[in-house]
Amino acid sequence: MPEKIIESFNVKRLDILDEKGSVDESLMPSLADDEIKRMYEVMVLARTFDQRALNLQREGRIGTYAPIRGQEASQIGSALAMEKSDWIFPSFRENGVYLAVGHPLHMILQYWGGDERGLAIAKDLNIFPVSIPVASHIPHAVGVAMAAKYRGDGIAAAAYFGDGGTSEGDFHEGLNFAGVFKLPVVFICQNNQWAISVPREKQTAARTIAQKAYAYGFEGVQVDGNDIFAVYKATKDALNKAKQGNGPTLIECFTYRMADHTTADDASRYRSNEEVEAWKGKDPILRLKLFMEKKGLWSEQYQNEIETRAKAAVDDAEKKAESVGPPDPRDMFTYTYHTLTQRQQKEIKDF
Ligand SMILES: Cc1ncc(C[n+]2csc(CCOP(=O)(O)OP(=O)(O)O)c2C)c(N)n1
Ligand SMILES: [Mg+2]
Repeated sequence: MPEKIIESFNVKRLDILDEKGSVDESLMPSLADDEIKRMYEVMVLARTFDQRALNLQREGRIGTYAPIRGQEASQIGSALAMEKSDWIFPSFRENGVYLAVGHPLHMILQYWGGDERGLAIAKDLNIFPVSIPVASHIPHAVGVAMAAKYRGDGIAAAAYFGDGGTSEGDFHEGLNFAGVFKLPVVFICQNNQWAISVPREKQTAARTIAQKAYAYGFEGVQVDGNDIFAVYKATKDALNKAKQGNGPTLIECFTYRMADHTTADDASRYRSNEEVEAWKGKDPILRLKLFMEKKGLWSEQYQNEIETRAKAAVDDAEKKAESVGPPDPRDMFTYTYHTLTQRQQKEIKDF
């Protein structure tokens, strides 16, 4: 008997907006001018916030910070594609996602200042606190998708994670379960080419992250993660598919971490300047600006206005975050023990 091919797959790659600001009209999602401007304004706000957070960390006013520079389109394009009723499960680098869904800016700073109250789920927002243990929130998103399917809520869940996260057991368990039960969940991998100092080729021998979905029986797609239109379209399509009962999708946003892993890292010790320079030309904000300029949606005056607004919002967040005051140290008992021993009860009283 000759050998037969019993399964094969193709991985699609989606590109819409190129580095010169031109789009492929046949793939362009339907977006009003105001929606395009909003994408741009949120990305500008994210970059302003990111730089301020780095400055505050250097001044010792917040703790270790994980910057998002270069990944704005991946985060904001996908977050803006979601409905308010969808549930989002971010990991530690999703400041842009928090910002896009309207989590109060000062609370994001408060969190990076070491105060976990900054991640309390804000009123009317369906975004979970960040997951620091890599990929451990993926099964949580899958669980919410399972509940949504049972209840017929018509919502979807979305989990964000990095290329490094795809080597964790939680990633595989989550995707497997979601595939078996055809759950309404979207897996958004920001493949920023590095997991701290581990490059993509040491992370996986697979040519793409997207193809991992096929092992679990559903579609994976790679998108240009610096192209906000491609990210937005892929996320919208995946959410619609999920809500129509057609199961999960894995979206690989092919992007780059322009900054250090965190403020506790020095990326120049393990990656070349040439590599970083090559990615500078692919900047997600610059290319949307070029597109808007061609469409007559951008001017110097508009840029000045939105930069001034972004700066004012971040100034305000900084002031608010610093005026909240520290949490009650007694909280550590509340959240650590179910039942307090007599000695602990005395310790609390004597605090
Ligand atoms: C379970 C677990 N193992 C190790 C770590 C330490 N750690 C923090 S970030 C990170 C790399 C994550 O890389 P990636 O998933 O690509 O996300 P990125 O930082 O690039 O956004 C590691 C190993 C952790 N937080 N959790
Ligand atoms: Mg990474």
